[in-house]
Amino acid sequence: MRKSLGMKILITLLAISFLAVGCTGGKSGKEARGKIIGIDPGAGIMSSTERAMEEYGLDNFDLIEGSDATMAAALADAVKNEKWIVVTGWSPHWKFAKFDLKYLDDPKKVYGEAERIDTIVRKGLKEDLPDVYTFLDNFFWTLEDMQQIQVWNEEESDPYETAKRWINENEEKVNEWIEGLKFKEDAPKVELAYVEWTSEVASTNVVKAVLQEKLGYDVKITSVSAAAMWQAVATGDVDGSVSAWLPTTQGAYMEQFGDDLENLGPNLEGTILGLVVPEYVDIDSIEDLKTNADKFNK
Ligand code: PBE
Repeated sequence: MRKSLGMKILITLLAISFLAVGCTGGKSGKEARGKIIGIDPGAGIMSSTERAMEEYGLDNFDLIEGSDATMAAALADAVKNEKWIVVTGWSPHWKFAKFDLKYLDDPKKVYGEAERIDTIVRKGLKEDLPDVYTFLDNFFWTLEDMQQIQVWNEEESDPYETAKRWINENEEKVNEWIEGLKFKEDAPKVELAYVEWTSEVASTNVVKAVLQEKLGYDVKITSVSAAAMWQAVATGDVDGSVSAWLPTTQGAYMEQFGDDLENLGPNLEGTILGLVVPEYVDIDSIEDLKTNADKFNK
């Protein structure tokens, strides 16, 4: 009698644990996959993120394509509702001024260490447009400069107007870039390529404003994909671009097109790239994503 009660209890316990295991097993099959909110597929940070997903074993995550704007909108929405979210992030970017965010640690250094933005120009620019070449070669500013303009652009909407405002407020810096160069009446056309990332909208408009307002050139700026931007400089379709994020981020493009263009070196140093979450998200490293995929599925 006693024994059989003990047996009953044992059987019940066994049944419960089988059920529990069964449930977990059943759930793991359908467990929600995590989402990493990405941007345009040609961006270097998208290939870095694919590498990161491999290196950190994030096979339970999907990288969602979009744009700088859709990524920022998803981030704003998540922050409003205190939802967990992880996005492809980079500095400078206005989102760091607007939200409390943090980069997840990247112990494997997949996103590179000392990153920078270089200015690239077409071969022959030095001979054809020496003043433009000199100014582009001198153009160099800081992460704070660029982010300030991004914040203004987020508040207002005309990036050329905000570029002019920045130039007026930073005369000394601008005068160093154009030292010894004169305003030309009837200066020729200059064409620059960039990608529709808020960082590049800021820098490209500043360069355009200096060339037009201070040196008299007629500047056309064209937004294209990252691959098309590199190709346009390499083929000479455009005169240059101030948007080459290196050495890791757009390293593959530099390898592909580098021999056919001239790299004038950095215009900004100390960029940061990686996976970014709001401060309230309770993990600190890319390594922590794998076991929390279900929380990143909105
Ligand atoms: N970004 C912004 C670019 C460079 C500038 C980080 C999105 C990228 O190639 O990933």
